[in-house]
Amino acid sequence: MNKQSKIYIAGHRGLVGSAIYRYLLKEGYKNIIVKTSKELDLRNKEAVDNFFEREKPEYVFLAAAKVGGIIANNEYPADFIRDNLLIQTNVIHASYCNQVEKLLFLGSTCIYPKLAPQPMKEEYLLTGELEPTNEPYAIAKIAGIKMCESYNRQYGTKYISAMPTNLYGPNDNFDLHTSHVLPALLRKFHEAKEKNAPFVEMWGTGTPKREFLYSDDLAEACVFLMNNYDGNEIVNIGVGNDISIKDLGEKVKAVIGYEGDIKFDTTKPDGTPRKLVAVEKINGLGWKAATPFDEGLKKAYRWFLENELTKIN
Ligand code: GFB
Repeated sequence: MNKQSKIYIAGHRGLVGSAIYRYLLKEGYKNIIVKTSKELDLRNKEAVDNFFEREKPEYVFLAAAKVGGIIANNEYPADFIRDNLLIQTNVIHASYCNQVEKLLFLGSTCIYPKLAPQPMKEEYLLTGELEPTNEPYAIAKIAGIKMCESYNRQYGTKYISAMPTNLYGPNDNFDLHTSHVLPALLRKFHEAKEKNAPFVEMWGTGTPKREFLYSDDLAEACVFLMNNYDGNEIVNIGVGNDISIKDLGEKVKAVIGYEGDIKFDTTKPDGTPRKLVAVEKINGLGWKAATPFDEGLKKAYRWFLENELTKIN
């Protein structure tokens, strides 16, 4: 990409897309197109085709997706598989029909088998059974990866796929029912402190481990791959270390300054026991995550205080 290239970010209001948008603007990219989901419903093939024919973007970041935490995935499996299959099929095919120079597809580490050896290398894809709570979402994402690979093979396109680990940062979803663990805990501990509540309830047993990547780091990695990677194989994006959910709770509690207890609701699912990604490939290409977790957590809490509280209250 050069600074005048015409770049379309699909999903620019979400956690990932908004981070890519901020990063590209900061780096001086001048010709970026974005559309809200109201302006362009990416599940609608005709609307997507018309948009691509009109705009003719040269580069596409496919960050639009239906995403959510463990309960959302479990309760709305039909929405997760349908919306994601439609969005990615429409955008990838329209990119091909309109000669897009390069596309970056964003997957997720839940594409790997539930009990994959740790850390999970890119070649573990499709070597075992998926985690049941998010299988429909994972199948849609695997279809997206295979679609990119197939278009490259059959049509000679340049579509690359990045697999970020669990993410957090500005524009996260703080809805307690549908969000991921980190934004949920920021909100729960904040509200418990405000109300002087005796305890905060966390889901599951607290023993699963997760790896957390700050969304600004992911954005930098995506632009790095767009500019430096042409391979057909997927690339993991992570930090290379993880933390138990119980320890995450303790860290969030400390950052917020809450003094009550933590209780675990073991009727809620744990999900995958562990999903730490192997980062040798992206590190070898020349990119490493920069934001230490403690710093990212403080930034995410600050963002929550400055931007989200007014919406919630
Ligand atoms: O982030 P999370 O919802 O999704 O949950 P996954 C991670 C872990 O945190 C699980 C526990 O073991 C949860 O039981 N947890 C504890 C909580 N308290 C809470 C809470 O208040 N809210 C939430 N949400 N979790 C999703 C997948 O998996 O992660 C997606 O369903 C995707 O497909 C995404 O891969 C990154 O990490 O388990």
